Amino acid sequence: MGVVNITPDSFYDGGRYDLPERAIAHALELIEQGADIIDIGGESTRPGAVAVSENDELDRVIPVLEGLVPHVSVPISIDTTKSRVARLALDTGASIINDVSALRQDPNMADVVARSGAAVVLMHMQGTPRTMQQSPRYADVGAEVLQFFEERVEAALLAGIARTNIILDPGFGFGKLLSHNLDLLRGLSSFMMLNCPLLVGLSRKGFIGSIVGKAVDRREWGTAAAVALAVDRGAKIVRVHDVAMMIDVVKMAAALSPLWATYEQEHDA
Ligand code: HH2
Repeated sequence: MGVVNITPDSFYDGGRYDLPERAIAHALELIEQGADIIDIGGESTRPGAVAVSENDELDRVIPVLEGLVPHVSVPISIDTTKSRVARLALDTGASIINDVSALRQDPNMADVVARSGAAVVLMHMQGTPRTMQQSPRYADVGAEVLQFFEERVEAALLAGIARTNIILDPGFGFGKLLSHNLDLLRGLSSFMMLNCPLLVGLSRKGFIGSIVGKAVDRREWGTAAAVALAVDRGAKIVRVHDVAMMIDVVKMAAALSPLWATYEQEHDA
């Protein structure tokens, strides 16, 4: 999943693609590099980010979708917590809703997803983007995220969303200290028991920076290591800024992982 943020303030690509033509060109470039999904966002969720109004978010994402949809065959995901943005994006051709609030922020979101038949990413977050990094606390982060997934899957099913349309994401960096992020990545395969594809968003995140001691624009090798291990531990979708680099990392990790042992059968045939 290649990331395109149409925002002035995203933590890595903020301000680079905030004109529709630039965002469209970048999305096409990521697809050319091998992205199977494009995730378009009109609101930064970085710690302390300022909320964006519904109209501003729509003004950012809809022109990009309109320009992109007729020219691409890969699914397009919209990174939003707002049901109206989701509904208009789905009407314009998006087919995945990436909701970092896991259908909790907007009471109409579950219904919009259910009615459309779209897929949805349910991401774990403790707190809200404004407050989440202030003092995240867990007794057992893996157990708490697992319980959260069980509750949110139940809520999604109750709203009429098909189980096969649910993708789960532990939410790296969303209300987590370094130790929480590391515990979640070490234990990622434990979430496979829920039988939903796992998505991870690790790309250039702060916890990688705090280990490698590098600024956001020099975290690609740290990201590569984290992505390889996530794929080895069951991640099915990796959300990244650098598709050209990460595509080979993903291919090698998937070929080597015991969890993806069907690889040889597919390729030897
Ligand atoms: N991370 C970010 C944004 N959206 N969605 C999911 N499902 N999982 C993630 O880990 C995730 C996400 C943060 O990254 P980015 O979009 O690059 O930054 P910003 O939120 O500042 O726009």
